[in-house]
Amino acid sequence: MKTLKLTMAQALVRFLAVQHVERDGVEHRFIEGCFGIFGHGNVTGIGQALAERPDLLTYYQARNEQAMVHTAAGFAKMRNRLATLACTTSIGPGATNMLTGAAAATINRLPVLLLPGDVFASRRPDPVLQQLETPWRGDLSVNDCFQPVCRYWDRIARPEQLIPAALEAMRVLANQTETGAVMLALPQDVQAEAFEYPQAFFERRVWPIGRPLPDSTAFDRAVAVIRVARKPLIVAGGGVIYSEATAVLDSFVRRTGVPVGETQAGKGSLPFDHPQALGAIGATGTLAANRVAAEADVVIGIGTRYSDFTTASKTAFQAAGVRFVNINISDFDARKHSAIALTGDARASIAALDEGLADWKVEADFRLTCEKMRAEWDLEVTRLYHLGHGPLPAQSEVIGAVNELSAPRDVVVCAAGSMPGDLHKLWRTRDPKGYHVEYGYSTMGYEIAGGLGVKMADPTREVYVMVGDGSFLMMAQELVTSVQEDLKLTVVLVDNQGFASIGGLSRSKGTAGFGTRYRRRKDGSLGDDSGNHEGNPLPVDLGLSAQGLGAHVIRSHNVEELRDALVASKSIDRTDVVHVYTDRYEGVPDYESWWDVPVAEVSESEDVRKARAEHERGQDRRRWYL
Ligand SMILES: Cc1ncc(C[n+]2csc(CCOP(=O)(O)OP(=O)(O)O)c2C)c(N)n1
Ligand SMILES: [Mg+2]
Repeated sequence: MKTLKLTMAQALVRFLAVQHVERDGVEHRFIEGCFGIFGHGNVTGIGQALAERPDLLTYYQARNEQAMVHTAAGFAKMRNRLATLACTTSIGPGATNMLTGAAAATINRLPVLLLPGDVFASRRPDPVLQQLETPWRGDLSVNDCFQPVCRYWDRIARPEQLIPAALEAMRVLANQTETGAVMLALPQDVQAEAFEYPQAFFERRVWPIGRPLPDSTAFDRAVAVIRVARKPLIVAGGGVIYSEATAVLDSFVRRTGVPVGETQAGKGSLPFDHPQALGAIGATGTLAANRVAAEADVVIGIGTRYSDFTTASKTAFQAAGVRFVNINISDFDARKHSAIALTGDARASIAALDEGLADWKVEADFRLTCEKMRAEWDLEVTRLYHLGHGPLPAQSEVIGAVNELSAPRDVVVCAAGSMPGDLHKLWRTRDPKGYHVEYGYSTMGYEIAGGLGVKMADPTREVYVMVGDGSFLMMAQELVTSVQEDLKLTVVLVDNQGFASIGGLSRSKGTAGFGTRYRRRKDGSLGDDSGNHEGNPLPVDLGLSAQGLGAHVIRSHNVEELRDALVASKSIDRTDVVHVYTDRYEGVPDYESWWDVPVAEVSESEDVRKARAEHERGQDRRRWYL
């Protein structure tokens, strides 16, 4: 057997460089590079291996370990999970900084490979700098806290153990059902230990990604149920986009007239002006989608995991006896809501349904009603895009300006705050990859880091990162990375002086926006949330801080200036930040939807008691879907 004597770290780098996936006859290199922040736990192991062979795996420097995992996840999402990036860290805080990123990736079902250093496998120098000591257990380190948020986890205690572990890691990363964060924890002594690795371990390897079809009995049942449906509705989730099923969905619904509501991850399944596109569904849904959902007799979920936002906390579908047919690559999701489970690939399964239902379409009346509601919704979007609100603009006008001044293939990126809901309702998506909102974990701080991953994954598109002041303050530092890598982002910093989304939620539940507004303690209680300020009520200037991080900054105080700024930004070739103040109290309405957020059962406050009564009325509308 031919062997190659390498350190474990060198072997891992060589292995990762030759992994590929293949779908529809097209091969994709799977690990396109490696982000890293070095410390004593990886600089002389993985760091040495990357430095020795830069031709194998491009190294990228980041500012924060959590951010680099978000960048890898944004990259993987943009590439429909057919490629990702690895992330290497030191032991201790460098490693645990990745925890939020790992959870976000796993919850969103996005592959990321995490390679933290770990304490000595030999244990001789214990306790090393940053080691967690556990008196009752010798084999624990801080990396063990990743186990619940990883889909595969291993610690490489001997160099030869890398062989099975690396293969398992790749199997899970490339598997459309199991994918998520994968961790190989690398004890710092083992990284530098040599072994005679078999040459075959380093040969080019291709992991096929198939398009499995659902079981035929379930399929026949589904066809029979859909055939007799009078008001069917498709709920399109992220799986439609990852499976590249948008074209087949388009032709299926054009022919049959089945209307489509989209989840956050599924937004872009149809272009906004498609006759069957009802837009967003659920707690942040459109009036059109939510009204159709309320009466739907058969719900066809495609590639959705039915989060509470999608089901409006199980109040969205109200028809007695509503049935579910779920197409999903994951049996776990396919079976939700007692559905007829079509466990399989979205694209292949929609094509099969199209054939199985070749002589069927919805009744003409239903089709017309849906198309009319769609057109009415479009007018509502136009109204909200051009409200003429003042003196500070409404957030919906900012979204309108960015939408109207961006090109169809450009990508909007967001994750937390009040913008994901407003974008879900209002963003006019024109391309299947044009809408990128991380709303599985809704991680404040994802926006700029994730946007960087999107830009890395497709540098031919402009990336518009929509970030609130709160998210910006959590993680703005990857602006530096975008400048360093010459990857231009257009960051729209929507400054409403605090946590407006949670402030609104708090006010609607009788608690007056407690703790959600920026305010100096000496100027009043932190519980007080009233009155707009243009500018930050604290002696703080976020635009200036962005400038300090290397971005070009343009300030705007109203919609006209914002539009000028967005036009000016197009001719700037480095990352720029368009800083705009908005009215924190001017929100987009809810369209007959509900979200289950518990309210205190007893309180001294009249407002809380009222909110509780209203909450209980909402709870009455919950269904079990058995
Ligand atoms: C890391 C993290 N911490 C807390 C939350 C809960 N949370 C959701 S939105 C929000 C406020 C976001 O503020 P900002 O970015 O300014 O957006 P706005 O709500 O003002 O639109 C908070 C604290 C979260 N989603 N993520
Ligand atoms: Mg804010």
